[in-house]
Amino acid sequence: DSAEAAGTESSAASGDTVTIGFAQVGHESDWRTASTDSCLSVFSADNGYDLQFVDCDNDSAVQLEAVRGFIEQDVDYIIIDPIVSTGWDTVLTECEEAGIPVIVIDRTIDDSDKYVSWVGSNFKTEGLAAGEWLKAYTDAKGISDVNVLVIEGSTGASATIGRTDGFKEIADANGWNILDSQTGDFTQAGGQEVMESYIKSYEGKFNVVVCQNDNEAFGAMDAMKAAGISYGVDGDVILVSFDACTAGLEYVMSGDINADFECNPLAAPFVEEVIKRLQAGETPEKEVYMTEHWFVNEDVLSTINVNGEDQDLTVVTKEIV
Ligand code: GZL
Repeated sequence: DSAEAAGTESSAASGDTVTIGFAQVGHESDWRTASTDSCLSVFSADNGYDLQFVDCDNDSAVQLEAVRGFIEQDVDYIIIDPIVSTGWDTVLTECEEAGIPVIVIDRTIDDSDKYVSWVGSNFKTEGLAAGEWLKAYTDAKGISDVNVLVIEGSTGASATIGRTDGFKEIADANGWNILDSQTGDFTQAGGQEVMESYIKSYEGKFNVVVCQNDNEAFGAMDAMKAAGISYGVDGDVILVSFDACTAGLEYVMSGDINADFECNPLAAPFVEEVIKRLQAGETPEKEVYMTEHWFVNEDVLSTINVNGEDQDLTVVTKEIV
């Protein structure tokens, strides 16, 4: 009943269950858990949904197979959070031929537009914001020689590409030295392993570590602590992170992480709006941007201007966490 589901006579309106196939990246981070929980709670049986959930365990081949499985099942809608941003046009063409609308969340698909809507955040903006904050922070602290180690997210993920590009734009503009940039695959173990190797190669040469998600930052903290390297507000190394999950914000409040650039994981309510509009025979927005916030420990800067827009920074207090 996929054609009917996409048409005016909505299955949900007629009281039928709406079947959704969701191919999720994996379970690599706290952020990912929040993203999954958001979908499970919105697309519940009580709310009239039958959610076919597949945790693709960071494996692109598994993710493509999951989407083809949803086509076989003839679900009403398919949700994809794409592990990597390319290699999608063939399978999205198969979804289109099967008459099953696809909604993309969080990361982007960059080699096909055969989907109804994308709901997510602007990763390059997050990278630019991190760079702008670091510029203000190092200026305020009188740090002129900025030597950065970057622990990237999963290779090929649009979140990694955007955060890397945005931060590098500011680093290049300010003549900072990015000593190295390697993937920690968005995991705590990955962050620790990369930081341990960085310490072997660059100890004493770096004063900033940028982790592209909180779980990598937790791993990097363990590695620096084990090596007797101080970090955070009172440390020798400035620690910057992304996601701003609860545990990350607790470390911002304690001063272990200097700044954390949030990307909102709660996409499901926005996806439900897209589905409801499709059920009503309306055309949803192609891109639905979610809010982002910049969290800091110290108030050296109140507003960051990124892409021509001013955005306030939030000093983390226990009410915020
Ligand atoms: C970003 C999301 C990233 C998070 C990581 O929107 O795709 O994937 O930053 C997660 O925590 O692994």
